[in-house]
Amino acid sequence: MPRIVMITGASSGFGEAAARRFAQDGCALILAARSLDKLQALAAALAGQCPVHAAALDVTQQDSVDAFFANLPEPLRAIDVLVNSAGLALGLEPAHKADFSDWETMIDTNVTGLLRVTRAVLPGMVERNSGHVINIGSTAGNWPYPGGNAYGATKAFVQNFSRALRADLLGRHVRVTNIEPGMSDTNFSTVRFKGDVARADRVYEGTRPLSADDVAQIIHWVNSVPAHVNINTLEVMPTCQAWSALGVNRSMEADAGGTDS
Ligand code: 8X3
Repeated sequence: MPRIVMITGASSGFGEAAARRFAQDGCALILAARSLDKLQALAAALAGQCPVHAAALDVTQQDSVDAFFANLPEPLRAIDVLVNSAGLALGLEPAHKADFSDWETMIDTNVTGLLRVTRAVLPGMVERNSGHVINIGSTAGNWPYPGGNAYGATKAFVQNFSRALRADLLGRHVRVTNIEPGMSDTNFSTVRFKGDVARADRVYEGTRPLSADDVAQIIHWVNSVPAHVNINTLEVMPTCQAWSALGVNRSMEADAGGTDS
C-alpha cells in the first residue's frame, strides 16, 4: 500500500493543490470536503494517478466526522499524513461591527473542526508510531491586522495547538508542522467577502500573491524531509508582502475620550 494521505478542505485552494501534488507520488489519497460534487470531480481527475477515496465531511459536525471515519475503508485507516486544510475567513469588519455568527463559523471550522479531525486520526498515528499532521495556519495568527480579529485568533490557536501537539508527541515518531501562508490567491477572499468577486480581486491588485500550488509544494516538502526532521512552523509570504509600521493615530492628542481619572 502506498503512503496514505488524508486532506480536509480538499475540494479547493491549498487542499486541492496538495491532493494534486501528493497524487504525483502515487500516494493513496483520502479527500474530504463539504462539497461532494467538487471532490468527486477531483477524485475522477486523479484516479489514473493514484487510489482515491473521496467522501463528504463537514468538520463542524461531530456526527459527520464520526460517520466519515466509520465509513473509511479498512485498508485506508493507517493514515500517514493528515493535512488539515479545511478553514476559512469570513468578514473584515472591526470587532465591534463583526457578525458574531461569522466568528462562530470560523471557530467551528478552523478550531473545533481541526481538533475533531486531529483527535480522530492521532490515536492511530501514535499506535503505529508513525505519522505527520500538517496544519494550515496563517500569517494572520502571528501578525494582527485590522479586521483580522477572530480569524487571526483562530490561526493563533492552530499555531499554539500545533506546538502543544509536538510536546505531547515527544518520544513518538509523529511529526507536526504548522504552515503559515500570507497573501494567497485562492478562493480565500471570495469566501471572506461572501461571493463579492470584485472586492476579492482588489485584494490581489498589482501583486503577485502565493498560489495554491506554491503552498502545496511546501506542504509536500515539509513531509519529504527525513523522518527525524520536524519542521515545526513554516511562515511564508509572497515577496510582495512584508510587515509595515505599527499603526499610530495622530488625531487623538486633544481628545482624552472615555472617562480618564
Ligand atoms: C491568509 C493570510 O493575511 O489574508 O490567511 O489573512 S491573510
